[in-house]
Amino acid sequence: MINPILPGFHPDPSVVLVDGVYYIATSTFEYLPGLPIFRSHDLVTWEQIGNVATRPEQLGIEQAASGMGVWAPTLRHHDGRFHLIVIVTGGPRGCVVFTAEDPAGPWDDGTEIAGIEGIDPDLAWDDDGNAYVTYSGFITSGPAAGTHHGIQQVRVDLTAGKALEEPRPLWSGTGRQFPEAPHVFRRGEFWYLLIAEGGTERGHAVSIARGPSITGPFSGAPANPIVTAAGYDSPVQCVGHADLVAGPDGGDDVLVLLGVRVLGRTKAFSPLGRETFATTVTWHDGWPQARPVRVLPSAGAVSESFDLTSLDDPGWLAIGRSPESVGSLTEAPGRLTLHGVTGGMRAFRPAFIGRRQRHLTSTFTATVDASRGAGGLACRYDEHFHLSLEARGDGHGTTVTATAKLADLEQSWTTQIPAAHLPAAQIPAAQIPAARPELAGQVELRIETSLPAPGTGGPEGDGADRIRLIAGGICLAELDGRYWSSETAASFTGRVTGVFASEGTVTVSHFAYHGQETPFC
Ligand code: 6LW
Repeated sequence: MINPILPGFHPDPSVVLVDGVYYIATSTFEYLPGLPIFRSHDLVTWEQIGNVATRPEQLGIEQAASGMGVWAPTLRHHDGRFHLIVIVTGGPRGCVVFTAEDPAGPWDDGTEIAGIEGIDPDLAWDDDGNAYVTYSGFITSGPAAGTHHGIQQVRVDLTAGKALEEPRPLWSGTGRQFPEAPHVFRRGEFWYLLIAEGGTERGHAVSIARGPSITGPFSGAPANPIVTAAGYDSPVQCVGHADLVAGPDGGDDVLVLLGVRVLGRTKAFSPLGRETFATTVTWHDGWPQARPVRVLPSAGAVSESFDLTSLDDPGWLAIGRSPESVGSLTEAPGRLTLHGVTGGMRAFRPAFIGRRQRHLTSTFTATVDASRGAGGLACRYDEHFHLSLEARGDGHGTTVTATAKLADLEQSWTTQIPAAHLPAAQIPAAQIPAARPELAGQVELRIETSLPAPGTGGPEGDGADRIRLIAGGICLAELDGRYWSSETAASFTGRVTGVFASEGTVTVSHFAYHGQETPFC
């Protein structure tokens, strides 16, 4: 099995099997569009077919802080419709159920379900068709923020959008911290309650209980947790937050779950954040036994080139706004036009459109024209942790500033690139202007990540990838990627790299991603 099955920032997976086809939804936090839907016929090859939240009003996350917003959906199919339930944190909507006939979309505007206070909702139906929401009673806002009330459940009216009873406490794990991510399902004579516990960091684990009905009472398995990497010398850590599905061709059942790929001997840093993995389970005496989660990335390279005549590809992301409202495709045909937001990548809602870094060895390339403004290419964790290459036309060439921002620390390197250095190959011959200064402001920018050859990292490089910031072929900075990892940024997301504008108008004529897996441990 190839693992991760969804590389790059894709935490909190929920999976459903409908007519022999698998679909997964994952969390997107402050990014839009929200809630990507992936499709597979074999659990190996996955394709993103759309997003649930393509209209910002569906989520209301304009003001959601980084790391808040869309947390942990559950994707199910019932009565001929796909249902996705999610609790949107840091926004007005709370618990929302979206439905669609086709998981590629369009999805409806969603029905809010009143009376549910927590995170990680699951949606399940009993044999009589009654709907139940099971969730983690973790409070994220208001005076009780930060308090935990275990796994809870309510019967709901999905049409009226309300809970029909007071929350009922259910089995909440083995005593590890943060019982969350519940999923309820029936198998044979039992109803099962699958949960995560131990927290989404190194203590993360998956535990299970079973009982006679959807409401329980549930009692825990004799050998919980059924999955954890805590304390194991494994290159995938933090495994947890699982959902269960039947395997292809009548094979073993499969757990999809989140995990992080950690680098180096200390295995302390994961550049890409929480990704989606899978592992198989076998059943003994009515209890599942899971095989350890392994890292087995797909071999080979991926090269993607975007001509920027459309933003139809569902993998584009913007922050708190839709990519279409951040970038214009009509102002300069064939190019993406961005209007600067003061502060650039430090802004709460920067003018930024990007894509997930999915491979540990990667190159993002953008050709920008900053003759009428300032902007360029950036790798973002959030407004406090990012790297950027900001270009600005100066009449004779392009001034490029590379900036590394790491919480309150910031360092910049600036260089001037003469217009003549622009690789001629990027400009169709007919468009090469006679006077070189007219090229001022145009430059190819690149952010490369790579892993040191095994055994060459040394103690100071242990666990690091290297990040190179390159403008017009000149490397302005080479940085230790540990500072832009999910552990250092204390982030629920991962690296998203893309184009931005901080002043005036910046156009982008080309954007490319190249990714390749390298052996690591
Ligand atoms: C998710 C929850 C979690 O809702 O992280 O720490 C949240 N645990 O299960 C965001 O991914």
